[in-house]
Amino acid sequence: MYPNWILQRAYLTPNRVGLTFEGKQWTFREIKEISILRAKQLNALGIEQGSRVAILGENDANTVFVMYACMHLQCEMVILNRRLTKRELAYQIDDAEVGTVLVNDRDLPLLPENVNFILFSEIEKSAWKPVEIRKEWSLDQTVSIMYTSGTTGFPKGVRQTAMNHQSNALASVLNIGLSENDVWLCAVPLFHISGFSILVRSLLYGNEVKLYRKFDPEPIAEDIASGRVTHISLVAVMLERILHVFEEKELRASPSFKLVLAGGGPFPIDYLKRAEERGMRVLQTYGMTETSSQTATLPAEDALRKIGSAGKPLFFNQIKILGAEGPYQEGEICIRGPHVTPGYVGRFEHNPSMIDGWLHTGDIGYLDEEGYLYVVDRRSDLIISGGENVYPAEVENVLMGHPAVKEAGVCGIEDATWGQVPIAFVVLKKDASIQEIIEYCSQHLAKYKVPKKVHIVDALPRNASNKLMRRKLKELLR
Ligand code: S0N
Ligand code: AMP
Ligand code: MG
Ligand code: MG
Ligand code: MG
Repeated sequence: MYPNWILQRAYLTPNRVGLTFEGKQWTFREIKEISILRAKQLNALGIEQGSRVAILGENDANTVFVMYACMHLQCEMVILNRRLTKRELAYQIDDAEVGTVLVNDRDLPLLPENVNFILFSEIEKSAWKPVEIRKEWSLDQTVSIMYTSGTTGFPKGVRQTAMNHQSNALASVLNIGLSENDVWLCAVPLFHISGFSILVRSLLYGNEVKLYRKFDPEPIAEDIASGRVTHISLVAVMLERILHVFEEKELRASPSFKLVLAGGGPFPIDYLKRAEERGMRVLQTYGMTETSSQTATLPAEDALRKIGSAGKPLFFNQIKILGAEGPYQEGEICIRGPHVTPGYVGRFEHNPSMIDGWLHTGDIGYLDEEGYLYVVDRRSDLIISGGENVYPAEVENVLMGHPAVKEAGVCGIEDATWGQVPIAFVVLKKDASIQEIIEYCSQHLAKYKVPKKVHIVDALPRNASNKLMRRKLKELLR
């Protein structure tokens, strides 16, 4: 058994500031008190201890308090991506067999019809009912569930247990270090593990989180330049936007700013060098939903010597390259460690997440002779646009639902802003305009999944067994 993180943190450092948001701040004691009150209010509203709930809310303090209330109740929180369409959200709510969705009032328009929900404002106004807040948690309890797209086109709900989160946060701090004045800026979504892991670290380390409602490069650049914050997690497109502000205003990172944790996809080396020129130390990391964030991270002292590498696996973790017999041999990256998910919920519940004790990531990489990981490619078909995943199969399934589309193939192309974006190739069975097909996709898919271009072609590249060869799609552009 391990302590309830929220109670333990408030016990150890009650007067330290744990959260700031839009000019307001809360100590860990206040965070505890508010989250316990919300837990009792949720209880009065019928949310049972240990039940599964979903949360739909933007980055704001109320979302944090509701999440912590659910943690007190040991509920399994399905944290929903607010960029998704109603149809996509409905799939996740149904697949995870969620009883109730807890919704930030501002996000009510995003909620699919016919789901049971409670607004944050109702929780806040509700009477409360006493509930026993457990002081201890078991390590195998599921704290959060996040959906990540699957190769089959159906997103998979990944269980993230207390042990997964806790061992990840500990491994991170053994690499990065800790001081009581650390402030971690969170402008990545709390619905991704990039954001939620910042909350977990704060509870375990006792540091402040400066939360942003949305990613806003100007004030964030000021926070880095003034030393108001010491740590920040970013995906590549965000770092580029911050660098742009730094270069335009001729800023430098404050000497008390410690690091950018840079993940979610590949980082162009040019960004890393530009950051270095502005006094910003960038630690590249390789992490994913299935590992509750970082598996490997480049230590600060190697940031330049091993530029382009995602570092060595953190203290508790192991990486092997499937099939590789020595350094520099490329193969599938496999991961083992206490931070690896025990599995999925819903339709993939019975699909093992591991083979022979290893998580097979589908990503391709190699280790150099010193054991540093280089990620060279991902699972042939996964497209990452601005840190959001797009699986071609999911987009193809939607395209095939259009009455005029006979066959569809989707692939990613390089994009200066987003890293990559999806484009589509379709074979038609009757007349339809490209505009009409794109509009159809917009109704069914999150914006970042909608193909940026649709090409009408006579046939798609297929192999002898009639399987679509996505890698050859790009050749059709010529
Ligand atoms: C980059 C972000 C903030 C952009 O969103 P924003 O600001 O809302 O976009 P705008 O510029 O205002 O909108 C313009 C148009 O662009 C569309 N759009 C928005 N996002 C995307 C996108 N990603 N791709 C393509 N288009 C996008 C908008 O819809 C809008 O369209 P129009 O104008 O037509 O309405 C935003 O994308 C963002 O927050 N990205 C980051 C998401 C993220 O955090 N991903 C990481 C997921 N992976 C993990 O969590 C595992 C790795 C990990 O844990 C990690 C990752 C990073 C750092 C650290 C770690 C760690 O290990 O701790
Ligand atoms: P997600 O599925 O959203 O959790 O994103 C995880 C995926 O992002 C990984 O499986 C990789 O494909 C990709 N990724 C994460 N870190 C890196 C990195 N440092 N370099 C390249 N790709 C990465
Ligand atoms: Mg994934
Ligand atoms: Mg913006
Ligand atoms: Mg993702």
